[in-house]
Amino acid sequence: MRVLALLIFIVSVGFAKPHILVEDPWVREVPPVSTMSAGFMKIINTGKEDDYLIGVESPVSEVAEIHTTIMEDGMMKMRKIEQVKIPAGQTVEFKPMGKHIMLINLKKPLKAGDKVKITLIFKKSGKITVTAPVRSMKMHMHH
Ligand SMILES: [Cu+2]
Repeated sequence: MRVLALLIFIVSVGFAKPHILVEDPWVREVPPVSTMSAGFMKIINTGKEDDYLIGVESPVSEVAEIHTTIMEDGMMKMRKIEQVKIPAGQTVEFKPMGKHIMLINLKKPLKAGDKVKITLIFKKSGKITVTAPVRSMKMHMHH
């Protein structure tokens, strides 16, 4: 009986394993006067069910929101969105000029090389916390 209980436990833990992977998270370096920055990453759903990003948290800012970028009257504008669908077997990329994690009211300036913890909250997979390095937006080409 004890063996059976153990087996059931292992099987249920196996099913609860998240199928969401987060790759290459990073946060944009901002000038010291800026109170906002943005985080980017790739979210990969390796499972067979769709999942949804429904919230974000970070200790570096008072507020964290999911944003998307839209064109309106020829202007780039950001909009807060409540959730982002991460379809089964697909990758959703958060990148500059696209979807991003908005960090609002930074508690201190973010400099290149700093590390920022971002917690992504998924409807089915729960919370996933990643450590995102702060990077400069300027591209440096080395040859
Ligand atoms: Cu934004």
